[in-house]
Amino acid sequence: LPVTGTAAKAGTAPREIDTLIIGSGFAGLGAAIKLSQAGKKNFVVLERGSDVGGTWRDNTYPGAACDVPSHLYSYSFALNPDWTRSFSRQPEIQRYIESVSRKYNVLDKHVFNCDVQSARWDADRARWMVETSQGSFVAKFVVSAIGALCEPSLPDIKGIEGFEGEIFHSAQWNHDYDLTGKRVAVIGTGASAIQIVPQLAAKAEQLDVYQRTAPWILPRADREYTAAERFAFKHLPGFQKLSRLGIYLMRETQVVGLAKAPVFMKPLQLTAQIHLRRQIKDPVLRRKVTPNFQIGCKRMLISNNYYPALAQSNVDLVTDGVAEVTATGIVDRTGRTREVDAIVVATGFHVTDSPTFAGIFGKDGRSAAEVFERSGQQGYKGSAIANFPNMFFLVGPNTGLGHTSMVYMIESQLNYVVDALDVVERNDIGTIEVRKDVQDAYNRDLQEKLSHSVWNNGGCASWYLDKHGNNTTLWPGFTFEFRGITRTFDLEAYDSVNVADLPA
Ligand code: N01
Repeated sequence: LPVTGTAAKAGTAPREIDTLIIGSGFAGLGAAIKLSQAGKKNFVVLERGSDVGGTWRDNTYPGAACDVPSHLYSYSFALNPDWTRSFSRQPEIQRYIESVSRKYNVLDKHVFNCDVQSARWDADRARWMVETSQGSFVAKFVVSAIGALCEPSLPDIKGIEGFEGEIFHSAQWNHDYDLTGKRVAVIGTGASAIQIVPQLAAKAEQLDVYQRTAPWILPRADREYTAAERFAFKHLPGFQKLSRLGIYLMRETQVVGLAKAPVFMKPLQLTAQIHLRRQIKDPVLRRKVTPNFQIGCKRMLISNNYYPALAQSNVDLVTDGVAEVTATGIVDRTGRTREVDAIVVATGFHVTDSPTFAGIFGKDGRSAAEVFERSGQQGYKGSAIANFPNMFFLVGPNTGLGHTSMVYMIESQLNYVVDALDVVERNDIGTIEVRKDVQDAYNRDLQEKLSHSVWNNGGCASWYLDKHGNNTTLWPGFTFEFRGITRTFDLEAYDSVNVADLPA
């Protein structure tokens, strides 16, 4: 069990800290480790859950697994020769994250079950004033590592609050409720749903899958590693690193199609079409699951058991929409009601409209939500946002990926943040804030690049785009290009004030 650090309790004096990290998923935990290794010991990690792991701790739905190969989906400084499969399942990833937190000895820096309610920049003190469920903190620097996929998005469907059966979101699975032999509905057909559906199809009496948009699905090259491979990963010098490099380079080639010239996505689309034809024989079902947009526009999914599950006699793919939820069932847009005992809401997350943004108040008193309301989420190198001095964002604007490991992007950002803190310390700097003109130029360039991508032009609506239609989530280049621009901190892109010049 994780050790819980000591928090400032409500009613006691705020705890003063150099750096406050919010969240302990891959990003926040990585930040804790890197700060610790850099000798910056005066930090604390506030985590609302009771353990490290973030999205991998929370998403425990049946079938939860990663769609990035295991050896790439790990920290470069904590390679894991013991992965048992080519694509890891949630329990193994969570065990890995927990083991890393123990190995690097950062658990005593954590305050668990600590919900951050607000963070407010106090210009007079040049400090962040942070209110939490476990008291107040005052910090010189805040590193927001809250993750993009952490706030479940619940569909706004008429009558849904009145449903009298069991209902839960995919990221908040109720393991106390046994779905065996029940009539179940799954709303959504995204990455989470396509992993859940085969599991439920095997145990539910009847499963209704509500599809709004058919996703593209590719074969999943998942298998257990052989004993020989596991031996090699563990004992052959360089074998694991070489495999990792091979996976990395193969994945990276997809960027050409996704971000630069979508015509190169055609072979992948053909592969997905062949996969569909092989797995679904019924022409009516085939038509229903054939996507109407270019592959890559939404996240590409991988599964070998989703289509066969849809073809089962106890599974019904509903493409007539959801008009209303009654106390006992779901009414589709044709007026037909399907009675169910339970509804699984696999409708994704608040990404560009996270409620957390409403609680972060920057230099001019406006919240991040207000700043983003007008211009959308814009940042600089995904790591800093004008109006929010001394705050770093991990997995910030335009750092997401549709094709490879987020851990690579996170580690790039960690280089940048730790280097920034070094520069600040060496130069006796009290505050830094990214210059608005630099941020604007950076975003103009990003949006120009994104305008050629399949995410913007592929004919779909996705969570990659915000309500203004801007793509504020994805990085449009090769990931090594991002590594390049985050290698060192560029103080010249920031307005800075020396400690000596801060208000007394
Ligand atoms: O969520 P999603 P997710 N009525 O937003 C539908 C990562 N991830 O939890 O496509 C009816 O992708 C919505 O329909 P449409 C990965 O980055 C990774 O599945 O918008 N339907 C869609 O089908 C992923 O992208 C892994 O028309 C509604 C679904 O719900 C991200 O998490 C596994 C609706 C939501 O899909 C999110 O995935 C899981 C409504 N009102 C997740 N609202 C792996 O590594 C939404 N939908 C394998």
